[in-house]
Amino acid sequence: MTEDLEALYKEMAQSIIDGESEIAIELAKKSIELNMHPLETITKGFVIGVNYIGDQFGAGEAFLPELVMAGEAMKAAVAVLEPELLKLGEAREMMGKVVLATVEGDIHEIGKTLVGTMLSASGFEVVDLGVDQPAANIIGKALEINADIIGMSALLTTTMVRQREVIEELDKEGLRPRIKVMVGGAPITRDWVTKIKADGYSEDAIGAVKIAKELVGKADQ
Ligand code: B1M
Repeated sequence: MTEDLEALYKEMAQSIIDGESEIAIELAKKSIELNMHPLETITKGFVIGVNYIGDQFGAGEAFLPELVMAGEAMKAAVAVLEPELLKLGEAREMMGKVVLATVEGDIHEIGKTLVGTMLSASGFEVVDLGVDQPAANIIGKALEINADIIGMSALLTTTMVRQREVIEELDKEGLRPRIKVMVGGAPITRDWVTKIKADGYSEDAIGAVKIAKELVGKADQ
């Protein structure tokens, strides 16, 4: 990495740590002018900042207002980069339909939205229900649009159990394997995925696209 690029990534991270949405937006725009890869801008720049604040918060060294401001700045930067992320994909055959949501009780949306954008860029039709979504909404929408995949994000150890509830409900209704289930979010581990019998898991947005393709039998596209 050149020194200039490294300095720019550091500025990006710092704008999130400081909760400076305007600066984050300007830096995101600058990255577009410089033709930087939008996903790398997010993962090597902005995400470093939000993870830092998350760790500080976890250690009791940052407080809720700082977490909120960092979240807002992160959201603002990702929104600027979203059209660029979508441009990464090319027009191609429809890969499948995905209903995406953050589970009930959980309002973390940044990672889920990023996953949705990358899936859309890769040819999936994505219905993003947003955050805090009860099982009935998620399953109801999946049936309504005849979805191939339900994708659920959970960022809290207290809400990840909601992923299991949705899977159990799908099993009860005899809707699997017709509807595949993909899960993700910071606290999700492979052990958890095995335990709840989800069909797929990824720790990031690029991996989520790969798994979604596998789940619809189009891994080679
Ligand atoms: Co919250 N929060 N938060 N928070 N927050 C965490 C998750 C936490 C780990 C921070 C910490 O303590 N270190 C902690 C959870 C602890 C735990 O459960 N063990 C925590 C807490 C405690 C809380 C509150 C309870 C705080 C409080 O009120 N006292 C509260 C809960 C509110 C609620 O949901 N009911 C809360 C609130 C918030 C804000 C609203 C302030 C804000 C969110 C803003 C928003 O989304 N609009 C926020 C933020 C920003 C965070 C951290 C700092 C960053 C999350 C983020 O956006 N990361 C987070 C710490 C951390 O995770 N390091 C933290 C960037 C994003 C790109 O990554 O979401 O992981 P991520 O998504 C990745 C992958 O996980 C994966 O791909 C994405 C892209 O690479 N992925 C999937 C995600 N979903 C996927 C789905 C898939 C596949 C892959 O398939 C379907």
